[in-house]
Amino acid sequence: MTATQESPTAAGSGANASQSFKAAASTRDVADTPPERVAAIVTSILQGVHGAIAEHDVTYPEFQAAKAWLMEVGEGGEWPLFMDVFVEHAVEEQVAKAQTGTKGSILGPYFLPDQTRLSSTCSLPRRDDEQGTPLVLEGQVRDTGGTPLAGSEVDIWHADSDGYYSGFAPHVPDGNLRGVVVTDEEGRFAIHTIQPAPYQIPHDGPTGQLIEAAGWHPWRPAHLHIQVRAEGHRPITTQLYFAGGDYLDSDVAEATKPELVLDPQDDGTGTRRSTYDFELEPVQG
Ligand code: MBD
Ligand code: FE
Repeated sequence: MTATQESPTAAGSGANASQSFKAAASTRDVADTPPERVAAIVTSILQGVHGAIAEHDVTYPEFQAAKAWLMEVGEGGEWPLFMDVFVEHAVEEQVAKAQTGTKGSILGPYFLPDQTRLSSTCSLPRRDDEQGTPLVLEGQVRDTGGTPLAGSEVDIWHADSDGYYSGFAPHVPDGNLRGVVVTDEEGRFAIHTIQPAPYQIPHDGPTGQLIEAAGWHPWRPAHLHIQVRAEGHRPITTQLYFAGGDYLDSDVAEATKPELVLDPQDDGTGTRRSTYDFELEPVQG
């Protein structure tokens, strides 16, 4: 895509991501963490930092550069981006050890609540001239015992064919390629959308600078974000990827899993189709 005045900046998408994160209730329910646990976790984190300083013989200029960089991450609103790219996968993997049902993956910084509700067979909201190969994702939501879950919500959001998300790139209309799809009586859904492109971490901000300074690459493979919710069941937050796609084996966010890779097939009309079923764990009580 050519750069225009409306090209998204790291600071712009960072500010939006910070705002939507602060608005989410999930950030406020750890106030009762006991001091012993806080001390144990923070001590381990600091030991890691101190260990790296000793191991690599870190200098004063490097320490001051790190401080300046951390300040820029905050000022640019990039903490949601940085945390979700480099840390969230470890939390997700840890939590998943106690869970059954469909494999999860990280939420990432670009979820937005309260999107348009759509019927079980639907097209995601898109621009009249939306680019990209047509893609249909169909499937069924069931509990882990195999019972279909009618009226469950398949909340889906993904990047456009240039790798930009609505809500985080000023040139993309609000709600584009986002929706909450409600399953039919058999728990089924069929979502018509377009194939997203791989996603490049914004490179004009501190997170991008770090990636470049370290000689890493800034890409995530193309993906669909999905959160499946049904009453009485643990919601699943996950992502679906595409077989043969670029960066599948080198996701900067380390959030791919073999169970989450789709292999859509052309149905003969230029539309790529894939099936994926979700299984949700009932919650007690
Ligand atoms: C994304 O689209 C994403 O999914 C993650 C995890 C981090 C940054 C951008
Ligand atoms: Fe994403």
